[in-house]
Amino acid sequence: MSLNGRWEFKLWSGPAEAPADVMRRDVDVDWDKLEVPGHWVLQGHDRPRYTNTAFPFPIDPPRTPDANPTGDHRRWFDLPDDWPRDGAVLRFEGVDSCFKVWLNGTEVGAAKGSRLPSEFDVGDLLEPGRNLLVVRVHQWSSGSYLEDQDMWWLPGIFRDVTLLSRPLIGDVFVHADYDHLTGAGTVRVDVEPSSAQITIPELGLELRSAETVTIPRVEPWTAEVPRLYDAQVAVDGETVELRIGFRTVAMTDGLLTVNGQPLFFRGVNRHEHDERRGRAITVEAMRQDLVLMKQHNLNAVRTAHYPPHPAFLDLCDELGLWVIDECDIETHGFIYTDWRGNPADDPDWAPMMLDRMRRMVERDKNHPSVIVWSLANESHRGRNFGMLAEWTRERDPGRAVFYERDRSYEFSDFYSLMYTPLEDLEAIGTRTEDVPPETEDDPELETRRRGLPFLLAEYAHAMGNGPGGLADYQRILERYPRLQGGFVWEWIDHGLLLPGATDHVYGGDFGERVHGANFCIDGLLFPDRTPSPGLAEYKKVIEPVRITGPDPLTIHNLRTFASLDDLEFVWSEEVDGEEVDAGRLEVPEVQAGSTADLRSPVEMHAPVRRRVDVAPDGERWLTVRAVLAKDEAWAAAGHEVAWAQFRLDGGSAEDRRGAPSPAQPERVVPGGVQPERAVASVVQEQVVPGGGGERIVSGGGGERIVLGVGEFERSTGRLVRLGGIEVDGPELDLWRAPTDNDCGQGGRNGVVGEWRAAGLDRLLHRVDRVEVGERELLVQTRVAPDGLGAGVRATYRWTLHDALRLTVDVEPEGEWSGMAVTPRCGSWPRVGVRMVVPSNLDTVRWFGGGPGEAYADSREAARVGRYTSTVDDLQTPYVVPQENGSRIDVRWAELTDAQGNGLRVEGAPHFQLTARRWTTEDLERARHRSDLTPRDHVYLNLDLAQNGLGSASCGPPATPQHTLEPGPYTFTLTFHQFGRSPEHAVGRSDA
Ligand code: IPT
Repeated sequence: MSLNGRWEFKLWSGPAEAPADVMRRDVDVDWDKLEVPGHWVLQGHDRPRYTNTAFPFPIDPPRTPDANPTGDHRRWFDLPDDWPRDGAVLRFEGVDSCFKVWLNGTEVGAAKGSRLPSEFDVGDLLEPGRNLLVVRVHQWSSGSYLEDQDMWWLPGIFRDVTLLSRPLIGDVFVHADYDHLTGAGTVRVDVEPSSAQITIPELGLELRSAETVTIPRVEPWTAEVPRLYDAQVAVDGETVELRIGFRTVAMTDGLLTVNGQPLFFRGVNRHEHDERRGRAITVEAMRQDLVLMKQHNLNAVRTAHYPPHPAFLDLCDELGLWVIDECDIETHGFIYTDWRGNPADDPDWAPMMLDRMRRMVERDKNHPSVIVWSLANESHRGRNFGMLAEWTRERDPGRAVFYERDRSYEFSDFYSLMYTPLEDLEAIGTRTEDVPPETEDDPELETRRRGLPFLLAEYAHAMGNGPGGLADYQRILERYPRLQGGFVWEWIDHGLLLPGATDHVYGGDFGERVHGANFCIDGLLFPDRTPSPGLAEYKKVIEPVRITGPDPLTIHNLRTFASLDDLEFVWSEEVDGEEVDAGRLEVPEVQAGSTADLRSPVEMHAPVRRRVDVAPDGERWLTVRAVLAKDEAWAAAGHEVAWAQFRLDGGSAEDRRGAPSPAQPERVVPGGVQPERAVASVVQEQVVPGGGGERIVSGGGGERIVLGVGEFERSTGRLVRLGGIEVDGPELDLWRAPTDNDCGQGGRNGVVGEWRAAGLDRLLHRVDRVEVGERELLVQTRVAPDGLGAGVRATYRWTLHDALRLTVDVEPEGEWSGMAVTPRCGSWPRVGVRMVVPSNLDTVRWFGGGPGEAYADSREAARVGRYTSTVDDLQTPYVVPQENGSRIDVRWAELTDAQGNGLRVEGAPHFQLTARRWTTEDLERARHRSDLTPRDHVYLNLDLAQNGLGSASCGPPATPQHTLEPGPYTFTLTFHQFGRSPEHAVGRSDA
């Protein structure tokens, strides 16, 4: 019987204030109402609190502060008439952090261990008819010292409460192995009491407890094909339903294997989070998480950093994910005592730690998806971990054991690190990594450690805009067998919506003195479970099928077990983004780990077939996509799993998109090179002869200059009109609204410090010369910050051809990357121009990379095509506003109003496009989404390049390859005005 629902509730400031007689039916309390499961701090009582590592109370283990919010919960329930008389158990799936229970006035017991189940025998206390259950929950307890995970502190009865009748079956432990050499399955089920009958109907099996039976042929369970067999365990009066998955986990030749095959994790760290419900997450939200993971090619979850709601693991069994199940232990806050008093190394804490490990293993041991037990997160070293590992291995020899933070790895089956730089990862791959201090004096332990497989427990910190560098990581992870994959940090932003609020809160929003700010807004999903661009990128980077080509087209099956029979391969040929031909590919069976070569469906360098109305010299692309051939539990037929694009017309830039290593061509124009090398290829001169539009006319009073459709301010050389459209001229822009990854973690690794020191956030423009020539306007400027000597010379050369062409020449002066600027400024946020246009130009069409946002080191998911959006939809709504929304490799873009009037910008060949209703400065100032108010204009950034994103908010910055170095650059953009006939085409000046 579920006891979830609306309970009575009363919050006290601490145990001292809470009434001693709360268990009495007639206690004098003015009860409020509270939804259970739920956290009182998310239902209008007190406030949630976020810290990353700091304990929000003095570190004095095991003591708690007097100010210990205490919530009394009370629920009346009617016992059904047919409720069996003999025996009942009251079960709590999770209560944060410590609670005491009374039933009908009698104390039943108390428990700790927030993300673990607790059961109480209550059979003799139940009464016919009305019963009263009272639960007192304290926010802080000795348990809190073991629960310092990087997340909101959310007290309460946050998981289900159930009354179970007559549980007669005490324990069930399924051991179901798979022999990959013979295809046989072996099953043994240990049950208390041993009199139980076990049946697996589909296999026609009936067995007794502890009996081992071998089945000559079974279908194994893997995350790729999650085959489950229903089973029942029955005693007279009770039946337990089970789902058995046959699989064998082993450490073989220094690798983690399942069913004989080394695994490769394309993983993510998942906290339980719901923007309104906190960790009182619903089964629908759990399913949504898993469906999204499957749809985005993920195959593994680390349940960071505690055992999840049990239904989550049922879903993992069913949908197919490898799970590292992590115990509810993290003592991170002891870094502030330099680990003095850390429970991990204190025998007094051993029973409590072991209790947590046992409760997790006992609860989750029958899930085939769980293949690794994790002892804890971020709790330093200690003897207690040895005890936990030993108990676990003995109780369950059928799984591996993991712990990352003890750098001797004495108790772990894996070597593991977090946020590892690429060079270090490469060294680990080749087993040439440095000896950690922890094993320096112990050659035996060091030999053991070096023999272990490696898991990247956390990487690619997905805070704000990012992570950058996923593809770089993947290339290394896939290259070395020792590297068995990684887990991105993390799945979902922990932004919370408090009752009535429309904006997400994070640390510091309540004026707390100690908080972790927005460090928990670091997920691949936004708080409302909308995928962020980072997830789209991850999906592409970890696709389990790679397509290289174009002739032959090679299909690589990167799966571990399954063939590609569930997929269908379709292709299309596009010219300038328009489909001209399409079809299906005949793909033979491709077994896991192998490849198949196919003839390209289109002829290379051949004239376009079928359609004659497309430009013969247009860009020709072949797109090949692998899609689901039939419906799966997690996606419908047609769902795209993998894709690749190949340029067919022999064009230069970006001629193979979506294909894997070898390294992609260098994307960011490297700094420090000669201008010629940095110049994007210059469009052929093509002066339109005769007629209006090509002459330059000085305006009356010398205030305006007209060049074709362009009208410029005489004194500044700024473009003010493009035909009928009022604009404010493109001007050099080197700044962007710093991303979390630009800022780095606590000033470490971040680039913003040096950007600001170099004055990039306060550049001033000075016009030195405006020179009007024949069909040409030259504007020379110097752009520099106050107080500093370094700057850049920016020269704008406008020329009139069939349209208005702008070439911007950027020449640094003084030393940007040398010694003269203090500190050294090693990168620029962007190189491009910004420009203001009317707000009604709100439809954006472009040909280039899309559909989503992309940056130099997060661009694998962008494919070349034609896209339409609105200015509003181009924004990525990061919880903490920051630079976002860039579209990459844009050949041309058009901004139009509702009547179809607008302007068109062309690159030579490409530019990076950003358009928004607020300025970069607005974006930089905003701390929450609601701080952004649309202005009356649209602000465009047309960039040659931007600096990569990196993941320095907790990890390495953008690699040198993706770093936009200060240096000389030249780029060209062409502007057209279209629609309403341009009034200025004849060169008339308004002025
Ligand atoms: C690492 C933690 O394990 C994780 O909980 C989270 O805090 C993450 O960092 C950053 O968001 S710990 C860090 C010292 C690498």
